[in-house]
Amino acid sequence: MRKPVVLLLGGPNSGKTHYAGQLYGRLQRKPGMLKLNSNQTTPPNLSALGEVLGQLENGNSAEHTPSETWSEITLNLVDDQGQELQLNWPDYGGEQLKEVFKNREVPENWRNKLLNADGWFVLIRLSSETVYSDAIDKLKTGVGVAKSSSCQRAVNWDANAYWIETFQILKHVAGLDSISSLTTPRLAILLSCYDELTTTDQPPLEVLKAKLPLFESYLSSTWHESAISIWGLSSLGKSLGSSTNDDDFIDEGPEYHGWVCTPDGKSNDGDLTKPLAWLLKNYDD
Ligand SMILES: Nc1nc2c(ncn2[C@@H]2O[C@H](COP(=O)(O)OP(=O)(O)OP(=O)(O)O)[C@@H](O)[C@H]2O)c(=O)[nH]1
Ligand SMILES: [Mg+2]
Repeated sequence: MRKPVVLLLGGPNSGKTHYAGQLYGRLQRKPGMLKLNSNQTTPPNLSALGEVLGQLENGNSAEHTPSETWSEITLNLVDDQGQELQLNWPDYGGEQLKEVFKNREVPENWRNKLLNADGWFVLIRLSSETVYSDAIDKLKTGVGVAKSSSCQRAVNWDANAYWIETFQILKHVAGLDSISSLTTPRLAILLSCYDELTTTDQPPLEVLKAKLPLFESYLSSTWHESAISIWGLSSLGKSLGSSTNDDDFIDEGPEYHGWVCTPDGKSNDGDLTKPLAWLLKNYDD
């Protein structure tokens, strides 16, 4: 059976846990391109995802994942071509990714994933990314540049620089330096909590380009075009709090909420497995 390795990347609060919970609910109750494999028994270690789904069934959001947590659940899947896949889906506290950037150090369990990854699944919540869009203007005009010797530094990095640098560190550890690597793993960029953004029918690529132009241009110049795909992801379809008790979720079930915006930008599609199915397509062991 195929056992693809997926590298999940997403900072704190980017939506990793809610996507995993909703994915699990979809697989069980409203399957799409990926389905649970009925020829295989359901693995026993699914309680963490069951808890997330339980919270959503009560119309509430799930907890933040403690920063040191690293867990993996095994999903026995079958794709729309009938191919059987055994996927280990990880979840972890998103601070770990920030630590990689801050310390320029990649922990051992990440290193193994990076070296073996068949696909990278990256969650970026644009609404909470910091960008200094007026930085260049300020440099040109001198407006806002400190005149005294006490030069103030911004607390957060610009998200363009943050993501490029993070990718460079990870690519280096994965042995994907631009000259030596002829192929790159498939890369799915998921613009998470997409319902928070005001978008028209633009493709998600354009939405990424508008907010993080430098990062988008880095991606398009360093990743093979056919190996990259950019999606909008709204796992919940709306925002939920820890005690919202949302009636729609309670009455209809979480599996009727949440959607993806496909790379063509035209549809709000309820099949949350689609970006994952794209990532795992043509995978050969
Ligand atoms: N509006 C909206 N909010 C969402 C959506 N998905 C998740 N959220 C909210 O975003 C917050 C973070 O989601 P999580 O799934 O916990 O994020 P995470 O990446 O697991 O975060 P860490 O555990 O800190 O690494 C929670 O408050 C969720 O309720 C969505 O599709 N839309
Ligand atoms: Mg989490």
